[in-house]
Amino acid sequence: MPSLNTRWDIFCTVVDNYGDIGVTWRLARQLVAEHSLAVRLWVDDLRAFERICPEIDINAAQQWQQGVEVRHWPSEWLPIDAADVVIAAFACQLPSAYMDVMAEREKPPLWLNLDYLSAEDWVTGCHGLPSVKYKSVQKIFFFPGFRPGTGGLLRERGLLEQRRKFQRDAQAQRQFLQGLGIERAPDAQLISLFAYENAGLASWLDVLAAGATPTHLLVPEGRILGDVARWLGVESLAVGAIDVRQALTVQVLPFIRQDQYDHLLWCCDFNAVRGEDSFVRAQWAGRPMLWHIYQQDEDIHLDKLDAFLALYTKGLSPAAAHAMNGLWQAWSAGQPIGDQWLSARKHWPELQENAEAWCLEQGLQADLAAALVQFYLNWI
Ligand code: TRH
Repeated sequence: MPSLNTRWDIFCTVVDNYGDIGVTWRLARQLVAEHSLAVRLWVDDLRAFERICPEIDINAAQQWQQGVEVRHWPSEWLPIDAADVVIAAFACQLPSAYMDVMAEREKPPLWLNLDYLSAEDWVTGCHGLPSVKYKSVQKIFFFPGFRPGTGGLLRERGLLEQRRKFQRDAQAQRQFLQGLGIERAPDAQLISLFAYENAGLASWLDVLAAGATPTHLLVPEGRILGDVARWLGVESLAVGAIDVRQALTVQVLPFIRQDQYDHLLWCCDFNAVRGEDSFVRAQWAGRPMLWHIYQQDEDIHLDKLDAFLALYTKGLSPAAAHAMNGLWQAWSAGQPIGDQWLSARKHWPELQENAEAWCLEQGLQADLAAALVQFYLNWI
């Protein structure tokens, strides 16, 4: 890829949780590190940012982090030059004064709407299509995705090699886990649990507690903790809490930085993830996983769930695919998943193989940052 002497602006409004900032921060860093671009990341909520990147100064209007110029998106917009490429993440509305400046440029910028991730097949047809126009500036849809013909997934250069090396290195994993205060028993299966509130959790924990194999469940602090506490019969759970019920050890982890979270996923035998970014990172971990999809109005998320499952389970035997479907659908509907978990466990080697094969297949596609840069090169 040639080095481009261009400036990129990425705009992020934090709607809720951490996915919006998680995706844009990852993208901004990658554009700087791998494509030597000058990137400004405009974020309206630096507190959410601080959770995944503790170096963030929440009071700074402007700061540099890992080569990215981070700007607090002010409520009162100040006059500023428009960049060569402008990315509005997840259809966020740009400041009107900035759009005017975009339109006043001699050569209008490439203006992209970086959309939400979906495995649905219509995405391929919409990727790269024109969206709205502001004066002379045309906005274009840019869709991440799993299928050829989409913008692909965020994946840093060398990520999969790094992940495999780490997974082969028992000592490195032990050290990493110990750094988080995790002492894994040699025969215990390690599971990470990052999810929204879920009424189906108790049935899963019942089954894990009664299981023949010990389970060490790692729960980063967040929305599911209330359900975990209820099941344990405790009032609340603080970071660092460890509770044992029969074969199940539950441990509450602090919210850790993004790259540490990756390593945590790589250590675990099974990862429950949610939203968009952790969902993709669990796929790069190459281990069986469970997705708590972000709920949307009129249940449109259910189509997304079906579309992803159809792709992800296509290489499985009908019985294993049925088990995965049952588990994922029940989890996203907040229904009990104890029986579905036991069914999935019967196909474990197949699910492990499938997770790695899926990761390999997805790893063959251009990553999202490279696809964006290529899109720009084609556009000019
Ligand atoms: O937090 P999420 O649920 O985020 C989103 C938002 O709700 C968003 O509005 C919605 O559009 C989207 O989901 C679908 O889940 P997600 O996307 O997985 O983002 C979590 C981020 O937090 C991700 O970048 C990983 C990171 N993370 C850490 O850095 N450390 C941690 O300890 C954990 C658990 C996560």
